[in-house]
Amino acid sequence: MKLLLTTVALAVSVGTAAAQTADGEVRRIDKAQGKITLRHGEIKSLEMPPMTMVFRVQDPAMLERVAVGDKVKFDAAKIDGNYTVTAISKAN
Ligand SMILES: [Cu+2]
Repeated sequence: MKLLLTTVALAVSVGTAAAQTADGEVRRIDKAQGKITLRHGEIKSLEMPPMTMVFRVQDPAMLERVAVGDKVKFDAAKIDGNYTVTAISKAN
């Protein structure tokens, strides 16, 4: 049973990574607050037009993998009322 749950969790995280659909550029990183400012293109899943805004990150480790100025692909969701980056990777 435990093995089955682990397999399901892996499948979900892989699916999330493959679905990174939004384009962005990192403008600011706030490790202390666990926040990232992204200038982003349209985010269809959130019905959001292009803009620059602050997101929370689901995992603080995400902030170690990108730097200000990086072009990124990412996914975001509204979690507990906060726009939150759920996956992010460098686009170049
Ligand atoms: Cu936005």
